[in-house]
Amino acid sequence: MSAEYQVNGNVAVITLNNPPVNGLGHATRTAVVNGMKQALNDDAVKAIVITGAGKAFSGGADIKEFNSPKASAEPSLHTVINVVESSDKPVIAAIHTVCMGGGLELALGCNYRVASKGAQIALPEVKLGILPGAGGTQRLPRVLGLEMALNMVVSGTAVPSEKLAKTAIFNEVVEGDVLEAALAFAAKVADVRPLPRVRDIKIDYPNYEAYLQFSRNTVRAMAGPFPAPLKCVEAVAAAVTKKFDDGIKFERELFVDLVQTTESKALRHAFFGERAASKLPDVPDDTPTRPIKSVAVIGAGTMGGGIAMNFANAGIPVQILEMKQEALDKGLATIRKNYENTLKKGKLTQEKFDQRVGLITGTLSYEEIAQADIVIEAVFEDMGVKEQVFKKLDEVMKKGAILASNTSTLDVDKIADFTKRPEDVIGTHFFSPANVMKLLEIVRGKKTTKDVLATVLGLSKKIKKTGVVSGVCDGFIGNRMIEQYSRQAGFLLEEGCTPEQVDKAVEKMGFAMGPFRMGDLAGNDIGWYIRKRRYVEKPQITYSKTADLLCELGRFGQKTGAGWYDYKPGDRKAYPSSIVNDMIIKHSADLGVERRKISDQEIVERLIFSLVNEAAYILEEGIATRASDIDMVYLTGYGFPLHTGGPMFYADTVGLPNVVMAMEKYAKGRHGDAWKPAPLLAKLAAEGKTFN
Ligand code: 3H9
Repeated sequence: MSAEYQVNGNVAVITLNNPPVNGLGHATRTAVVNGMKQALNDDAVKAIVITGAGKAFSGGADIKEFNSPKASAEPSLHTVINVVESSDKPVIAAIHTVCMGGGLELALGCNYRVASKGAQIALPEVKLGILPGAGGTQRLPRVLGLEMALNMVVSGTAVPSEKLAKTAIFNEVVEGDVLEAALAFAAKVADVRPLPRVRDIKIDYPNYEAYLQFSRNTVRAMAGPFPAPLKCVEAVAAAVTKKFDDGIKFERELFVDLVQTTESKALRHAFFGERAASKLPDVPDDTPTRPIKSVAVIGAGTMGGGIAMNFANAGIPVQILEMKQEALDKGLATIRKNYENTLKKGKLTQEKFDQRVGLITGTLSYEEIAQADIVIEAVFEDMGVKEQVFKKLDEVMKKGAILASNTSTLDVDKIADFTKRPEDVIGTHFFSPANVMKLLEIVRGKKTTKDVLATVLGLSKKIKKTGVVSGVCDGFIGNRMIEQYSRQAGFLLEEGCTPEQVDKAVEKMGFAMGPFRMGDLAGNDIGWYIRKRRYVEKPQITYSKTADLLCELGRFGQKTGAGWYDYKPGDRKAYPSSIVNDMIIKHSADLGVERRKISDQEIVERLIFSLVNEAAYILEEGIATRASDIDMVYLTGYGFPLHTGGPMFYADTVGLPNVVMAMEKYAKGRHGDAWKPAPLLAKLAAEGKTFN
């Protein structure tokens, strides 16, 4: 059932019922129209209330329907709203919890709106790369005024109902049962005529042209590669420049265009990808979880400190363990300074500052952390060091505690086997800065139990991370792929590129940072350390020596004031380095490689397709559950441009046969062995299929 119809006294109640958030899919729209007809044909009914069952009034149009004919099948949302708006009996929206997108547009088509306090009100379409397409851009300015409405449409941000209580959007904002309040309201207005309609409200904003021009300029500068924000301004502008029906028509045209853009498809993919990532086929939603009321972190370095802040931010007490008082003091002081900076910027209240700082304590004793519900090790990335820590944790931690390792490449099964409770061991790979980056790679060991997995997935939500589960392999999903990307970046230097040229090519595509600026930020010594291990473990893999030569010069990146680029004290800007460029040219000569001019297209293809090919192996081996999980890892942890939807979605957009064709071309060049298509990629390309 997608909407229920009931008559309460002389008021008909239509209750949207399409879990989880009463999305206005075809069946729900049909049921609302049927309910309206029934109410209008029933002489005993004097007023109509529309509300939502469960945990939402409505989350808007059903996004899952967007790519299907159902999305535009009649009754469209327009038709539904027209039926509601042209009713000759008063229609009251009883709004609670969530009223977004098409849900808010439906409510704005009603004659009256009663909302419960705390209901989240939004037109968030822009976040999906579209704009409100069922009258939202025309009706919201009529009830909120031009400026407030434009802000809401362009930002997509939700506003709690009580903050809008003084505007014309709501007739009442109530505490307690909103349906009861709406029924009482219906009784009061049942006989009031003429019926008020939002479309009839005049927008009073004399100097609107200047304001709209200012908005266009601001939004254009902020929108980046996304077309939707500027179209949102144009649609809202139509609310003041055009007659209502013309404005609706104009909005509709813009909506239809936007819905078909790759940017919108990519954002919708990311929306569902984020939600899918928290689900594993063999770990059902009702898997029991372990309560997490306290956390311990081993190591007060940059990573340990950042990890600890996540939990304090979520209100969970954290102990940080260090070996030496000096290191502990330094770590705690850094955390405090981070919070002070946020406080100074006005992004944190004094109360929250005190609360968060107060939740983080330090200790030098393993015994003192023994009662923590989860302990996260963030020590040096070395199996010997991890062995010592996990043996100690096994000795001291209470029964049932989750033992997590923040390793970025090491074998979690091996780490688990250092303990007598491998079922409690899991990998939690945070990304630096750990208090900022959204990604949490959750590494499932062979013996990790489902309740441990479900607990950590839940915890990642609680600390507002995108948790993506990876199986055990060297580098897990993200770093295993990035190794191929880094290898290509190194080869490109040998063949004719400068670090700046490579970085610029991918930054133009939308990457937050190219591979060399990224290396300088993260520290080039980390990759050096990992490569040295690989030279022993996997001598068959070839790497460019340029990164090793760089490290031999002590150029570890920003932290040493020099890396692939030069840096000036107190300035993070990267300046091209003649020392590095000379070093690269000499290395090419030593290799006997004739340097050539390399196009941006080749740079981008070699970097991205090397990621995609490795990802295809990862997917086929079951290290990642689904292609969208890989996209989420790259969108939230590696600065992959959001408007492309992640590497797999990007490859789908390019077309897998085209990806394979480009790979065949590069296979004829140096290190051609790197370009053998993974079996899954070759198969999907041959079948004309996609990853997602
Ligand atoms: C629109 O309205 C266009 C119109 O202007 C014009 C049309 C012509 N549809 O986020 P959660 C699912 S565009 C389908 O984890 P929360 C979601 O996938 C729409 N499904 O929960 C998940 O499913 P599952 C404008 C939807 O409590 C489940 O609900 N509206 C929709 O943290 C729970 O989601 C938006 O952009 C939907 N519209 O947050 C609102 N929404 O369990 C987007 C959610 O299978 N939604 N689902 O994984 C949100 O912002 C949040 O989901 C919401 C709930 C705040 C509603």
